[in-house]
Amino acid sequence: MSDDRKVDGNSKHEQLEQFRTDDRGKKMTTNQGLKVSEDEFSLKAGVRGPTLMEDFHFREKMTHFDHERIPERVVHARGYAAHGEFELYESMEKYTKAKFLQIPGSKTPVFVRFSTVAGSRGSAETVRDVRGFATKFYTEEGNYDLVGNNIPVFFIQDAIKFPDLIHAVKPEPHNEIPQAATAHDTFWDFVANNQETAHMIMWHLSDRTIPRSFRMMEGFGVHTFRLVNAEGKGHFVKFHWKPKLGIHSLVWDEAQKISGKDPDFHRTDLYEAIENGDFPEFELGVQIIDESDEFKFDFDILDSTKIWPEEDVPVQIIGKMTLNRNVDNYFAETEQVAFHPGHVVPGIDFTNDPLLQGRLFSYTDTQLIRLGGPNFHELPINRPVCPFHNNQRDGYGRQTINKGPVSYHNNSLAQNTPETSTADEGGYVHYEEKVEGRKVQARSDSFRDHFSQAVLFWNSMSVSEKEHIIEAFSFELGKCKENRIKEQVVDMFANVNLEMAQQVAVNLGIKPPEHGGSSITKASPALSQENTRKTPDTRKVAVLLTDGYSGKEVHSIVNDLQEKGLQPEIVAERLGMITGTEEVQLEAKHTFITADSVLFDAVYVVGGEVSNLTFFENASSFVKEAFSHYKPIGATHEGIRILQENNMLNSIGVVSGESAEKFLHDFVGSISVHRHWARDVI
Ligand code: HDE
Repeated sequence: MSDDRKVDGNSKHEQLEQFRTDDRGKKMTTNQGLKVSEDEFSLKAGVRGPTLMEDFHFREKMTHFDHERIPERVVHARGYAAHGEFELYESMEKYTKAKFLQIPGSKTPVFVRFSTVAGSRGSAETVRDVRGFATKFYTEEGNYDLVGNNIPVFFIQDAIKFPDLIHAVKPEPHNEIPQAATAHDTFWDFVANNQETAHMIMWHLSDRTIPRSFRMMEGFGVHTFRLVNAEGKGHFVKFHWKPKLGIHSLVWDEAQKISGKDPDFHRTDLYEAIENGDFPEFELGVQIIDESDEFKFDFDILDSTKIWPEEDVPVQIIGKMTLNRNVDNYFAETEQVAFHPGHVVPGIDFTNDPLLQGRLFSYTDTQLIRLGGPNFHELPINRPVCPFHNNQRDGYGRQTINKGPVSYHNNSLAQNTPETSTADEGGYVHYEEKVEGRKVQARSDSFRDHFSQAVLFWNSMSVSEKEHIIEAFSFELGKCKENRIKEQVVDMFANVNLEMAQQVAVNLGIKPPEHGGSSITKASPALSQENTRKTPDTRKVAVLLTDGYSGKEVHSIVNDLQEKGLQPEIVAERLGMITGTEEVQLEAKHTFITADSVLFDAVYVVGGEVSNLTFFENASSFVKEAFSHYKPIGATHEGIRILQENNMLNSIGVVSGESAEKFLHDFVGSISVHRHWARDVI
């Protein structure tokens, strides 16, 4: 491997260094490098006179400011990203010749951008929406982009419908309402009249679309891609990211409240986790189907509205991605990054999935308008870590200075360079798939079943997950104005489950459907979040206390929580040091004015001076809300009385105790469960 094709985790970082700048401690200059003597007052004819055109520094500063904004992404405008590395566990040589998937232990730098889909760039982050999960691998053979979502299927089967879907979901054009929400007429009108959406809608109304954290959601490549090995043999593949922290979600009421209390909830969570050294980890999994098995399934494997149930086609874990570095500059990195499902490396190829095929056109096209021309690959965040040479020239913002007169192929003046490479030399050679057929604009018959996997999804849900879906249907359709739309949607989903549709109809006050249901009883346990990994790692615990709390004991519980990898944070009536008995002091980072129970995973109620009635009132309402969101709750000392007065003691997931050791053990156990759905909250 040549020196400029290094793949260790730092090479991308080094590459970027030449573009990174730290302005601290430097002299101010214009963009031409001229030192600036005055930056507060523009050049005027007399102190009270008019500003002069000749003030070039003023003009340059203002012009640059006037042009600071670029068009936001037409979808996935609201996003947040981080750098990291991907480490391969197991060689994939048998299936692919992609170099970054050959040597176990090899590391490839990555950049990952998470996003919502519908909202504009300034919208809240905890809205009900699909999340984008886009990964750029900076490999020695060029950039490979796995541009996925946190849901394994999509709304539509053919890319030609994407503009319709997005027009329907975005704010309605006559009044630009509502922002970042699917709960409106045009979206549900689209659903009812495009029934291929059925499966995706079941996911959309499940807890998957209100993730607790970017760190706690799965990622999926969605499409069926193709892996090709050195012998040219192909295999169908689906890609999965599995979060080490498990898959966890918010409660809908909580998600809505967070949208107001902290619209930056998810980015703050990711940023802080990385700053604290709690590096998010995701394992990469692949499902592989032999080409000879293409037609062995009761669905078409090229249909993006279908999953390959994990129980039928197991997910093989092949590596791990660790996000370990925040960006230095949001705009230069997160905003300017340009992903494209067509950025592939030798050994990774496409299939005829009509949704994927359309994406291969759209992504470059969208970068051209968003990033203002064809040279966006030269932006530091988009540059491959390997050298790139071709005969492309000029265009807005060109940075490369190509030497010499030759910019065409074939040529003799430059000995016919840059020259092409054979497959053996690492040249990308498209998979020679045999294709034949008539030119048609039609849906394949094998793409016509829209409901079987929607039923599979429903069958796989736990009791509480099913309740959440019914509530989500009732919320979303309840916000629609047209009864016609509600009726059509309810009739459509009677095909998935009649009782579910009837319950939704009752909640909406419309006539319940009489016919429907499905005979499919198959379930896929992997689809339920209740079967996910449970761990207390990095969970945020609000510790409610006031002066006079039991000093040493509480101090040691808080320390122990920290040592176990949780994040206890003191909430009190004032910021600063709060004094307990035995002269112990703990620092309050939040007050009841700045913090809210929805911003924490669990609450530990401590108490303090019993005569402090205001504290007792504040703590009561804080813990009552956490209780109603099924959160783990713990109490010691006077805190127990607060729970007692609010009738919470002895409820599921509520832990109280006199012995610190037992309390800690039980409380951490309760936190690792995430939510106690079986709790009676009424
Ligand atoms: Fe995208 N999508 N998409 N999409 N998509 C974009 O490209 C598009 C689809 C996804 O963090 C756009 O650079 C079409 C599926 C992510 O920068 C645009 C179709 C999946 C991101 C575009 C789809 C995705 C985008 C807008 C139907 C999951 C954000 C800005 C065929 C597998 C990437 C941009 C980032 C962004 C087009 C469907 C994921 C317009 C035409 C399916 C994660 O090009």
